[in-house]
Amino acid sequence: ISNGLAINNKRFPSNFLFGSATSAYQVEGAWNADGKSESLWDRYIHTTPGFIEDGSTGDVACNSYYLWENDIAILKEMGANHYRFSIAWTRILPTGRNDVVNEKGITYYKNLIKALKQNNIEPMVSMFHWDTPQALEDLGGFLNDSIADWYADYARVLYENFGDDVKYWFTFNEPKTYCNGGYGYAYDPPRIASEGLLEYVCAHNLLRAHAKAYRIYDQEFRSKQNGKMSIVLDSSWFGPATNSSEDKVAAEQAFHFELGWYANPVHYGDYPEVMKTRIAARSAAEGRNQSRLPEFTEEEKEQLKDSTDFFAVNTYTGSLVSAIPEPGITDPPSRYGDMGVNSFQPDEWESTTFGWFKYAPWGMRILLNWIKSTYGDPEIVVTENGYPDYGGLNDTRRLDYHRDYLSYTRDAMDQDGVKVFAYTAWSLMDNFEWFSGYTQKFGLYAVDFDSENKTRTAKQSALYFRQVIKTKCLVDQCVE
Ligand code: GBH
Repeated sequence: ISNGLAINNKRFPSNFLFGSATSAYQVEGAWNADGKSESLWDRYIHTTPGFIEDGSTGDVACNSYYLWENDIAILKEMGANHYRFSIAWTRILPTGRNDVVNEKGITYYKNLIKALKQNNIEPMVSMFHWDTPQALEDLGGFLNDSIADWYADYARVLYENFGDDVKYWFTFNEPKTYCNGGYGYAYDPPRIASEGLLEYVCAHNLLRAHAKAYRIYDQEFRSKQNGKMSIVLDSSWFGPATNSSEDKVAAEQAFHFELGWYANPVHYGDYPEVMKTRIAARSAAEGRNQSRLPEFTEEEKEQLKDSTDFFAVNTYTGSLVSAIPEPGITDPPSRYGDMGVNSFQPDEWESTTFGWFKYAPWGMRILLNWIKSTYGDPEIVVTENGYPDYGGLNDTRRLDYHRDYLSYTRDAMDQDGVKVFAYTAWSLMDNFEWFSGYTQKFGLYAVDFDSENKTRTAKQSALYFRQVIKTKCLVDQCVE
């Protein structure tokens, strides 16, 4: 492999789960069918010309709302142990509130879940993958405190309808991407640029929502349904740029600001100390009488503490981090200033079709070890990991990528004792890649978007992954 290290040839444990993932807006299409209401992505994309690179939308996408049986067929063909997909809130509750439950939406996911179970594919269900009902967005979305109650009501409807068959629930997918993207850097809808301020409010309300949904499950459903629940957090790995103790502290700080921002509250009931102290100090220096980082009430802290049953992480790339002099105070504030470190990807690292993404699989071990040591050695599922390109069936670099990430995952398991129990490739098939539209592909299967059946075809990476699932082994011959 690129950096000359050997691929781990130890077989994965027989109960290790290999699967693949998608999300509702990226694959379903049928954006207004059968009583589904508009999400903020529907609204934004339909009213903002030039927002998406190729001018496309998710209106049809892979058409999985109608072609879901084809998705099951390719999952089966690969021998996937699990399928991670998301439920569109707008299909279940068109007003966003629980006043009207849309039976057709319920039926769609019931059929999907039943068919997965019949084929021995474990459903892993995300309750939210960024597609907030527009009806709630009109009321402020995640800036409105009430979102926690609206979300809790939605969660209860999901447990009532699907909870008997779903053993793995995820409250949110990548809250950091949603809150940074939507309310910080403003890449994603609703594209409110408010770094260091509203992005913290978004995160705060989202965490409150997560805690409520978790407690409802705990108190009303867990004893009957016996599922497990987590929140999917995204993180790069962060390594010190040099061996200096300053850079080591800086890398630690980056982890706390990127992953700890969400992981600390759901494990320990509050934001990381370093976030609280730095943001409070900088807020005071800006002349504010309150920290820009909101505070949880004692009751919220109680609800948040230990509100996951395992750790779920999406990861794609990594960065080196170096210490810098304290950044000056700016108006408006910036997250970079709050974080107070410099993270970067060296030029010599292999680039990909995405600017933010360099090929750096070796850091998987750093990430997994950081989670283990910071959050009490939890069981971990890798909920997303995948490689972008511009398409084609001969996707050798994607094959390498999955193999290399799996290899470092296996190293972390057997050399460091990290308890990883599942790995999920992003994505099952090429799909609507947010503001890149259909230009960037992550699929193990190619999709012919011009064909009526959106024909799915296995790429090299899918054939390799199938072999891995079958043998639980990354090379030709494994040792036990
Ligand atoms: C995941 O997000 C999503 O869950 C999934 O829907 C998506 O299709 C997949 O990855 C592939 O993109 O500040 O310029 O460095 C990954 C999202 C994208 C979040 C890059 C952080 C940083 C952009 N990550 N983003 S930048």
